[in-house]
Amino acid sequence: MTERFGFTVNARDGRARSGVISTPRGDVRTPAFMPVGTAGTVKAMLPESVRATGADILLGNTYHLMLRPTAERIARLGGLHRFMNWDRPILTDSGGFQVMSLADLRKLTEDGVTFRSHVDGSKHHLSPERSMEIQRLLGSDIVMCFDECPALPATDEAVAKSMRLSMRWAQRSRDAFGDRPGHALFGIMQGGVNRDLREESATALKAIDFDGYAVGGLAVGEGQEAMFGVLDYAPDFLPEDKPRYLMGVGKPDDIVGAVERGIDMMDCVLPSRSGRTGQAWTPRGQVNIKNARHQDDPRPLDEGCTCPACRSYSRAYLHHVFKAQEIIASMLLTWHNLHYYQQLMQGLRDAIDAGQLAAFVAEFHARRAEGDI
Ligand code: PRF
Ligand code: ZN
Repeated sequence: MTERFGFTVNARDGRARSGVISTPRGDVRTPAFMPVGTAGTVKAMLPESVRATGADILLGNTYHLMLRPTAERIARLGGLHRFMNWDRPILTDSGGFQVMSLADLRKLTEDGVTFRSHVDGSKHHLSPERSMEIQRLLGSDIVMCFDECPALPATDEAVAKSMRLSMRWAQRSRDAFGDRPGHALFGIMQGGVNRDLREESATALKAIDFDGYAVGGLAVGEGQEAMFGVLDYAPDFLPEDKPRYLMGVGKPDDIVGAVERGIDMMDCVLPSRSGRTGQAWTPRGQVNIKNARHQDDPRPLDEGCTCPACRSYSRAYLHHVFKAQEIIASMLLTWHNLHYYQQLMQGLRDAIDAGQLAAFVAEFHARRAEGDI
């Protein structure tokens, strides 16, 4: 076990890379998918079950935890790892993105953002300095810069203004983070779908120097084609020897396309959230377990899957417990979805290591094209 944060690329295939992020709390195999544990839990899953799906790292949220139960309380209780019973690496998002999508009465200034809690209406302030303090109190292993992410479509002028503010906040985040051996600070590239703004943002971040770099500001309404358009050039603006993290992505085909374009880390609520709404992801695409066609079906969700939901339960049972609003429906579907996502990541890593990524991707698309049976 290393005492320092590090990143090693082990293999390349086209623009894709496989490697390892090493931290004092354990290694993260890349390309990595990070399940989302917003409020100190991956909903419907015990931490040991999340680990059993193959996850090396979780994502936590500054915004939710600062409001409830507060970062200070978590620090008094020994930090987020002990509090939620997950001793492996945790990456925390910095709060700004969640404030913009969840909080009430938001007011943005050069200093930061003032808002009212979506939980109880109480007033709060987040700035680069306060976000770094909260993420330190939580004990986060990978800390994200405080940034602003404009919704798309937006004018180039609005995107440029927002990106430059995020770059000033990136410098303030770096200054406030200080020197914390074993902990990493990631910068976040913004710039919408504008190539010049993406390059300007990357240049600003590289001058500050971070342990890793996120591509922010995507999957915010621009569509997959426009997102891949940006990923065709944006990762190449970032240092080769540092991890690249695409924030808030995505569907399985988004993940495959991002990895092909040089992305090393991703997170998304999709596998966990859609498990709770009756959507399952399989190699043959999406299955809606609510559909009446499953009610007499003795087969598992996915014949080839080794997760507990597929090993021991039928589609008919999953349909029934979902319709009856039984808690086990969320548990089993979330487990299956997280297992499928981690299997996909393992397949991508193995394919990159073997120099077989193109064949893997062709097979991935061919299976999906067949559809559910
Ligand atoms: N910034 C931060 N968190 C994020 C995003 C961002 O741009 C996104 C965009 N997809 C998701 N989560 N800080
Ligand atoms: Zn399964």
